[in-house]
Amino acid sequence: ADLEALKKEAALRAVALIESGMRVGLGTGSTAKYAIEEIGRKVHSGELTGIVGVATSEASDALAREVGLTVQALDPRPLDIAIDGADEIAPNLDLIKGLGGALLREKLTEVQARRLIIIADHSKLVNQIGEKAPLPIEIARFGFLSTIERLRQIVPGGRLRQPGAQPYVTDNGNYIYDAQVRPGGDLAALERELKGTLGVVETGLFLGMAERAFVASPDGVQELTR
Ligand code: DER
Repeated sequence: ADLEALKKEAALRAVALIESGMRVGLGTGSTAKYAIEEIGRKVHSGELTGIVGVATSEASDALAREVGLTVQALDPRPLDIAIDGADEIAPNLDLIKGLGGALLREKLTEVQARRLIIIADHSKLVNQIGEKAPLPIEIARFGFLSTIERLRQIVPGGRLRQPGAQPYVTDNGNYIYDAQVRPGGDLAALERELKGTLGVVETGLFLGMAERAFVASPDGVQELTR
């Protein structure tokens, strides 16, 4: 099966956990897209009723509305479940997220979910965080060059995300610094150090947050739990 079919398979397994009446965190990215579309299909068919979605990006908000979902802003009420992709998945389900640029709203939303379910293809599996993907760090736009200099002391080898002539701007009007993380380090300590750095808004380290992950590979969908 091609990669997209695998991603969709993982998404369907996660969406099967949703029950009528749930408040659902809607992730961002090409895998989460399949989940949002499947939730829309189930609402349209009447298999699911009373679903309220909370989107983790403007893009997911628009897609959710497009497929007919009711979408509300994040408020302090807990979410029953959130479904999202990831860029790296470690054996203990620590994650790197943010390559799609949505890490701040994702973390703010998913920390309120009773269940965070990750969906991915097998290319996202790593033995240790830092092996494959850079670590996205959302930084304030104002004084970003100074913030980048501060970050270089902690995570050398990174760079401002700038796909074209201008830096990438997140839904929140911030920039992203994609850092290189040395595998095997103390991730909790790194998260604290990064969050304690002036100008840093949020990091793409999602530590101890995911409950399970549906990971699709050519020989089927694995279900990983912490
Ligand atoms: O940006 C994000 O956090 C996305 O969830 C990303 O990590 C996964 O996107 P993908 O499913 O398109 O690979």
